[in-house]
Order: sequence, then structure tokens, then C-alpha cells
Amino acid sequence: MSQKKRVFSGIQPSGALTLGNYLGAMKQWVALQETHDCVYCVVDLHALTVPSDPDDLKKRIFDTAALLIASGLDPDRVILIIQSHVHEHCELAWLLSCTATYGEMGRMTQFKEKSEGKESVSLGLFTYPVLMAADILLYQTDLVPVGADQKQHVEITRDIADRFNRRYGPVFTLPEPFIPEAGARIMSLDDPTKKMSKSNQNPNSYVTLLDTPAAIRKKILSAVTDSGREVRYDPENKAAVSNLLTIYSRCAGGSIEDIEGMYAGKGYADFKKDLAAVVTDTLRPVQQRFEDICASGEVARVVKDGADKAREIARVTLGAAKERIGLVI
Ligand code: AQP
Repeated sequence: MSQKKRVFSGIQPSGALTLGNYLGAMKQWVALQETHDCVYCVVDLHALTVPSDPDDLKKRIFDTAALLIASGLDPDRVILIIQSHVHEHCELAWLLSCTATYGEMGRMTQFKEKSEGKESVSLGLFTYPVLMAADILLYQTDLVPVGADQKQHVEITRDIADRFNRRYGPVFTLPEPFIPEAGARIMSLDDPTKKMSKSNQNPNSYVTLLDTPAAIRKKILSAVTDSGREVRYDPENKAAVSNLLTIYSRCAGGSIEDIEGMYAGKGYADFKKDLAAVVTDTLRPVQQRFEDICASGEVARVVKDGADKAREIARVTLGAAKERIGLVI
């Protein structure tokens, strides 16, 4: 048995993957495959919590899996799955929903944000954290790499697991959130107070991983900036430029101070033109690999193999949970 710690993380096919997903999550997932035993999941069932067109959804699920491979995930080293292919996720979610409470679901910030102002929200949006807990706990996960916004969901996963273990006996490993270093939260190009999100209604608020060089240039040149013309990192007073500096640094690899030095005495226009080129160069190899992967038909094989391997782990955990609860198995 592997002595490596187990990592689990998921990504929703709720839109075209963005530079925020890539810099904040996917690059880190790729790095973790070197040192950890990783299970990564296209969480298609989570994406159903908001309505979407069936044909679009199908394409987005496929593209998300292909983009994960194109970004550098090695299917021979990680388990890559589509959540709905492993039915144990839903079955465990029901068992856990009988341990979680209505009150704790209502306290989730993401639910409050996503339901705000809506006349009607799905029950799935409310119970989303329980399905996420099932995703994580099925694989006896040690570490969950997530953005800071998802920390609360990992904490509630721990609480549910701990309550279950105390009530019925030890079944689940208690996972820890693994949050990337400061600056990994990429903000919206049209509003630096909001996270760059693939479901934002304004396509100019994000760069997608499959945007053309012309689209990238247009979006970055039209990104909001702050007053003044100095390219300086100051998240409090220059949130927009600070976000663009973070993107530059995370794409090109240099420190923010070095990049500030390169643009000393120059204005925003020069900086943005270069940033568009840096982002294009970062995404070009991912886009090329994506084309090759789609043409090869590899994705269907990878996710089938992934589901077969995942089920072996998931079946054991689910069986142990059912037995402890007292179900007849
Ligand atoms: N802007 C971001 N900066 C850094 N990390 C980000 N992540 C998402 N946006 C940013 C991280 O990507 C992983 C997968 O996220 P997800 O797709 O499951 O859901 P999300 O966090 O809700 O991402 P989006 O793009 O904002 O999706 P929608 O619009 O559908 O809600 C997570 O680790 C997340 O932190």
C-alpha cells in the first residue's frame, strides 16, 4: 500500500475553465501528483445545482476532463474521474446527510451568496456541502487543495466525519484543507473585489483556457485599472493592478517586485500589452495538448480507468460506513 498522503479535489464543469481555475487550482494539482496519491474529480453532479442546457453540460464535462490532462495531470499517476461515474458518491452523501444538520448547511457562505436574491433555489444547492463531504471522505483523503473560499466546506466535512466516527466508530480520515499561498486568488477582470468565476455573466470578466490570443488581448487590454498610472502592487489601494501583477507573476514565474521594476516609469498600457502576451504564452501549450487529446479519444479511456480504480477505494469506505451504521450488507 502507498505511504503517500491522499489528495482529493474537484472542479465543477459549470462553465469554461478560467485562468483563475488554472492558476489557483489546476497548476497546484499537477505539482501535487509528484508527491501525493491524488484523486481528481470533474464534479458534474455539483454542477447540476444550477440549471444548464444538457448538450452544453455534456461538452463542458468532456472539455473539463480534457483540460485537466492538457494542463499536465498524468493519467498514469493520478486517478481522474467523473463524479457521476462512481455511484458511491451519491450513496455516501445520503448517509452523511443523516449525520449533518439543517442548521450547519444554512450557515454556509457559498449557499448564502449563491442563493441571494433568487426567488427559488434547488435543494441540491443547499445540500451541496454534504455531497462534497462524500467526495472527500470516500477516498480517506488527507489533504484537500482548495481556494480560500472553499475552506468552510472542508471544515464542515471534518465536522461531519468526526460526528459520524464518534457516533458509529472510526470510518473516515479527517481531511485538512490545503490552501495555496497568498496571491493565488485570481480576481475578476471587470471587478477586482470579486473572484474570477466561470459562471460570471460577463465573459470579459475572465480569460478562459481556450480563449484565442486575440480574445485574451482584448480582455486584458479592457481590464479595469486603478487611478494613477504606476504599476505597483498594493491590494488595498490598487486592487485591479495588483490582481494583474499577480496573474503576470504566476504565469511568467518572476517575483512581483521584479515585475514592478520592469515597468517602473512605464504606464498601464505597456504592462497590459505584455501581460496579454505572457498569458497567451502560458495557455498556448495547454491549448495545443487539448487539441491532441480531443483528437485522440483518450479522455473516454482515462475516465473509465479512473472510475474503475476509484470504485475499488470507494466501495471499501462505503461498505465500512454501512456496516457501522447497522445496515444489512
Ligand atoms: N478565481 C480563482 N482564483 C483561484 N482559484 C480559483 N478557483 C476557482 N476560481 C478561482 C479554484 O478552482 C477550483 C475548482 O473550482 P470549482 O470549479 O469547483 O468552483 P468554484 O470555486 O466555484 O469556481 P468558479 O470558477 O467560481 O465556478 P462557479 O462560477 O461555477 O462557481 C477550486 O479549488 C477553487 O477554489
